[in-house]
Amino acid sequence: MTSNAILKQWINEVSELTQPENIHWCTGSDEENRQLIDGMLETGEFIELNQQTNPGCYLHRSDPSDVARVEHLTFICTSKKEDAGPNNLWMDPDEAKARMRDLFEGCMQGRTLYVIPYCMGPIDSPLSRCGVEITDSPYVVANMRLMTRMGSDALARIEREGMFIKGLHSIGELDPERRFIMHFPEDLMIQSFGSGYGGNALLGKKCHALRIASYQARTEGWLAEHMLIVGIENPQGETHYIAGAFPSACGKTNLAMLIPPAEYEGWKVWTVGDDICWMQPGEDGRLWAINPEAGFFGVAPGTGASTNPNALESVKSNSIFTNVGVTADNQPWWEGKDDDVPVTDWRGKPYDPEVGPAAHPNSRFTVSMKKCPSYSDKAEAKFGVPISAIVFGGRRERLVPLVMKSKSWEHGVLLGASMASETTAANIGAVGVVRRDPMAMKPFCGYNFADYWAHWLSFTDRASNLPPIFHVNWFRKDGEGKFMWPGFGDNMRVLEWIISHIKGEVDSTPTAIGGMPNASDINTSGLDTDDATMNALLEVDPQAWLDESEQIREYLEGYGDRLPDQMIAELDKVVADLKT
Ligand code: OXD
Ligand code: MN
Repeated sequence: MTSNAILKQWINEVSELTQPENIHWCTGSDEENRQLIDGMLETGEFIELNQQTNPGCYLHRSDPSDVARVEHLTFICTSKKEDAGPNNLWMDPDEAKARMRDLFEGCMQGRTLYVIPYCMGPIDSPLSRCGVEITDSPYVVANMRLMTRMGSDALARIEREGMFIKGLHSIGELDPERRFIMHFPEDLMIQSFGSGYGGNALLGKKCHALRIASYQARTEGWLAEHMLIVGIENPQGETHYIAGAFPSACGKTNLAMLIPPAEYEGWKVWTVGDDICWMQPGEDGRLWAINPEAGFFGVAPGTGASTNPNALESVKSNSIFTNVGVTADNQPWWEGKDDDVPVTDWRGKPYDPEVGPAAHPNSRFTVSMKKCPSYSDKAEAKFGVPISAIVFGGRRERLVPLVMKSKSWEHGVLLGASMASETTAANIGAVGVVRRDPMAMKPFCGYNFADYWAHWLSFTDRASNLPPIFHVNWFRKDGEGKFMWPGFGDNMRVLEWIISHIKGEVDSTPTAIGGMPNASDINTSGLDTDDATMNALLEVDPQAWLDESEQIREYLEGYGDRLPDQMIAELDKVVADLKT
């Protein structure tokens, strides 16, 4: 139990409403974890994988209708609709609470109600924030244990500070018709019903660390972002930390743990985080960042020895796999892993390539960050790491160059707000459609984007030494539909250019859309990318950018009166420069 009266009362109210058979307060201990795993092996929620080759690894098969986030069922419930903005679905908080009450009524009968106290961020960090998730899913508990600092230490902090986000979750009947993910930012509360999928059910992740935290961050003067944090150490032992926003399933995990190409002897890459970054100005005027998470919930397909060997190494033991295939000797398998042949697909059916992939395209691994060979112990640093550069990147086949530098913080905010990407399998819906995804936060910003951009712009008054902002695009294709840039570990070459630029060692050429590198300053030794391709990757086509600018203008104007004037002023400058 707990000494916190608010928590005690809330647990009582929820148990009266949901009527569980038992209540279990999670401590996070190994013994508790073992018992949960044993219970799930009995019910079939967990399937034991080969314990010789993959000790401590288990497979979970989710309901086939429950394999991704559900943006069309995800709501921001603020008292005023305008506060949620055109970027969110909105529901009146009273109506949402009434609907959720009906769904939650009696839903835990015969089940155990787990109380999960958790801390997002290092347990002793002033930048961290705590929450309590109530759930009836032991799968959620096992995942939260890997993804957050969960259990007794978190409860102790909550009791000391008296502050926590309330998250209520039930898998319900896993009925897509009875599924909602509701956020009540004004009450610092989340309610999620009817889904067991990570982004909908592990409430510490998208619901708390992005949607609720972004709202809190605005009120308190910090930033909660959908960004990886990576440290790049040069052979002289100097490390620069870069925060990078990329839409879901666009390679954040790969970039966060990349292995530099052979030409980069003496360079090291340190992983601080692969998905979420909380930043605030430090006393030195720089932005300091923590990764609120403690684990990776990574996309499995495409993770292989050539794309992400560090992730592959991380998941050899003590990992949870969701919706992957299985080989004849009971090892987890997904497309892109290796040359093994799966025998069972993600639904537990005999694998038949004619029917579909062995692993669901959004199948996942969950693993503690500490298992990663490139894990940075700075992930536990009380005040985080200082950020040297912010990088925005979309998935664009055409137009957008490999890398460019914003002209100023304000122009960088415009670059972030203009981000667009082709959709991926991380959300239910069509794949490959271009949509605007400002700062990669479209599904995750807990309030009106217009106010969010105003908040970003306000940082010129909050911090005296803001990091420069860059935009990258790893996904350009040529006329034959082939990727023009090798990506993965070779993205190091672009990060090196960014760092050299910050240090004043290389210049960029000012253009209407931003500072462009000289192609020869990007190290391509050992690559078969020729000069013509490099030039094409860095080319600026004014007419195409004028068309793009008009689309950006139309998108931004959709935010109406609340859109900060500065955004249009920045866009006008770009357009004027493009015309000359
Ligand atoms: C994720 C996502 O799971 O962005 O990280 O969907
Ligand atoms: Mn993500």
